[in-house]
Amino acid sequence: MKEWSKERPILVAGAGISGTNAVRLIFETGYTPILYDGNVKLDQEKVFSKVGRRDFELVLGELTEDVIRRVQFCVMSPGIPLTRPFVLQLQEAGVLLMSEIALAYHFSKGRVGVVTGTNGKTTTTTLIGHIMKAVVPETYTVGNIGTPYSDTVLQTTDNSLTVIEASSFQLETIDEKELVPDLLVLTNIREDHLDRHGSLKNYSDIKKKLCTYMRPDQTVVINGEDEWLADLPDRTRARVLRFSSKNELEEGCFLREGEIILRMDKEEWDLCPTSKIQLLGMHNYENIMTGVLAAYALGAPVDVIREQILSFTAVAHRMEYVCTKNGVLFYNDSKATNPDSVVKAMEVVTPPVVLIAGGFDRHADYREMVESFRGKVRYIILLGTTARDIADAVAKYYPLPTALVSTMAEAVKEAKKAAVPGDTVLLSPACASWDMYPNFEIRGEEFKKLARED
Ligand code: UMA
Ligand code: ADP
Repeated sequence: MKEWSKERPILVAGAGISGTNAVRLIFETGYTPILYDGNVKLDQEKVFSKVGRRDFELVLGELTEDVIRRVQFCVMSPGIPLTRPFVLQLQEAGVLLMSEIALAYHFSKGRVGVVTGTNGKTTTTTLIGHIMKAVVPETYTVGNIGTPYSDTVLQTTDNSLTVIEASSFQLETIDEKELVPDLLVLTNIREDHLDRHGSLKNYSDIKKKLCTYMRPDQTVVINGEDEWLADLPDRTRARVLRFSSKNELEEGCFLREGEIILRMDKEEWDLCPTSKIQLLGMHNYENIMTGVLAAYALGAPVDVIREQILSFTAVAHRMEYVCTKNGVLFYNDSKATNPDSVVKAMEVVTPPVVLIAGGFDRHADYREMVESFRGKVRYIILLGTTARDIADAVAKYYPLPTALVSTMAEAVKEAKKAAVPGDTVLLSPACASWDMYPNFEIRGEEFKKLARED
């Protein structure tokens, strides 16, 4: 991309946390921002207070030709689909689109790792941060995990390490020539976000694109069992390290008789038995193995890696224990925003389960998820836009007593009525929260509050 100009403004699209932090970064680095948001009802005072100043143009609703003509490029918030009319207008006028991640990266110092994939990104990003903080005190975890990269990038130094959790939305507009990470982690590829990306092939290409210009001294960590990731070595010159929960590997990280084994550079270490890991489920052992390889590639000593994986605990809203009420266990898995993560929840939950599910519609296929309910779920309570579709899939593939409700309060009330001592009430929605909540954290918090009430 050509030189950035201090004369022409930079447009930022979306006034959520990505956009408001991008605007601050643009100011702090001596450029001029214009902030645009499609929502005419947006509370402008809140936006000014999030940015911390008000001396900039804030455009709501329609984006005018005049603004399009003046700006040098447009920083996109991840939640904005590229099919929006204003995006097409910008493209027609030759205005380049830039991911907020790429904006921040332009100013970054030190090493950078990117964690992407369908499931396990936040757990893995947090784990890599947990291990690496013991080695590199200036380690930051940013991105889709919740803290925009733009918020912390100016704190980075030549000694720091930034681990970025990147969603497909954030990667879509990145020019892979301009963001070449030292480490790329691909946890797995499953069906998700097809409403935005069209096909699984397109979605998986977006997830993989950052490996294209990586060099032999850089590392890509992948799930060695994932067929969608099998072509990685053909796409990159970087060293590719694999983990497997199914097979012993010549090199990489794998399980052998319940032990996590690291075999690298002609040496082998027995790290620990999975029974000592504080996370539950095979998918979490995969996340641990991912973190082990990533930390090894970043130069962490094996003893430190062992110590840190043993002290790592679950991240909030991922199979998070909430409370026990009248002998009924309550678990919050609000971050299970696609059917595959509910399948994973079924592998670790203690049955019988009263399940609360449903939410924003991404036209997912629920068959495999419903089949995983067999012998586990005894009652399902559905809410949100997808309630009826999930109920239909339940009726077709594994008929269960089902209730349709309209609010989380009704769902938890119904769950408490139906559950008996020994049951687990689990919120694992299979869907994003956006039909009813601003985000999955607020959904999870409401569930936890209601669960704890008498
Ligand atoms: N907006 C428009 N036009 C549109 C759509 C949105 O103007 O067509 C405006 C809205 O009015 C709103 C703003 O854009 O004011 C919101 O921007 P955003 O949706 O990009 O949200 P942010 O607050 O910037 O949060 C984003 C990520 N959100 C999404 O990708 C939807 C957060 O991921 C992320 O933590 C944050 O940036 C920091 O990087 C959340 C998420 O749900 C957790 N991610 C998805 C997932 O994990 O599955 C991808
Ligand atoms: P992400 O950030 O990619 O959404 P999280 O670490 O937040 O992933 O986990 C979200 C949900 O996905 C968890 O509640 C769990 O059910 C499921 N999950 C976590 N790790 C994996 C994995 N490695 N494979 C499949 N599912 C997983």
